[in-house]
Amino acid sequence: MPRIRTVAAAAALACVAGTALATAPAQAAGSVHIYKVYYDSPGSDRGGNSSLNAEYVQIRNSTGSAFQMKGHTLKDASNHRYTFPSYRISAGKTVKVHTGKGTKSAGHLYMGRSWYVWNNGKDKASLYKPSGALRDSCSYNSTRADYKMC
Ligand SMILES: [Ca+2]
Ligand SMILES: [Ca+2]
Repeated sequence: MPRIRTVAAAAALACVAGTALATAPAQAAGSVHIYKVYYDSPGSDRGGNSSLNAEYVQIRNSTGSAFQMKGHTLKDASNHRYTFPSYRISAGKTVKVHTGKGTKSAGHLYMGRSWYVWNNGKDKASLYKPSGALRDSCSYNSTRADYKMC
C-alpha cells in the first residue's frame, strides 16, 4: 500500500510540474490575437440575425493586463472592415466579434451587418492595430469544419 501511495503521489507531482511548465511561457509572453474564427454558422445560412451572430471571430488577450481595442480593425480577404469601439479585454479573457446586429456587452461585440462576412470555405481574418500595422491574422481553407482555432 505505501508503495502505491508513493507512486500516486509522484504521478500527481509530475502532473503539477507538467502543468506549470506548460502554462509558464504563455503567462510570461502573451499577446492579443485571433483565437477562433467560427465561419460557418450552424444550420442553413438564411441570414437571420441570430444566424449571423453565430458567425464570429474571437479575439483573446493572453497577456497579464487589460487591453484596449479601440481603433483596431478586423478585415476579411475581401476587405469587409470592422473598427473596434472602446472595449477593454481583461487579462486572459476573450471577446467575440459577431457578424450581425446587437448591443455591445462583456465578451460580445457586433459588426451590425445584415449578411455573412466570413466565407464558409476559404478566407482570412486580419487584425490591425490603430496605426494600420498588422497585429495578427488567421487563414483557413476547409468546408469540412465550421470553425478554425487559430
Ligand atoms: Ca460564413
Ligand atoms: Ca451554415
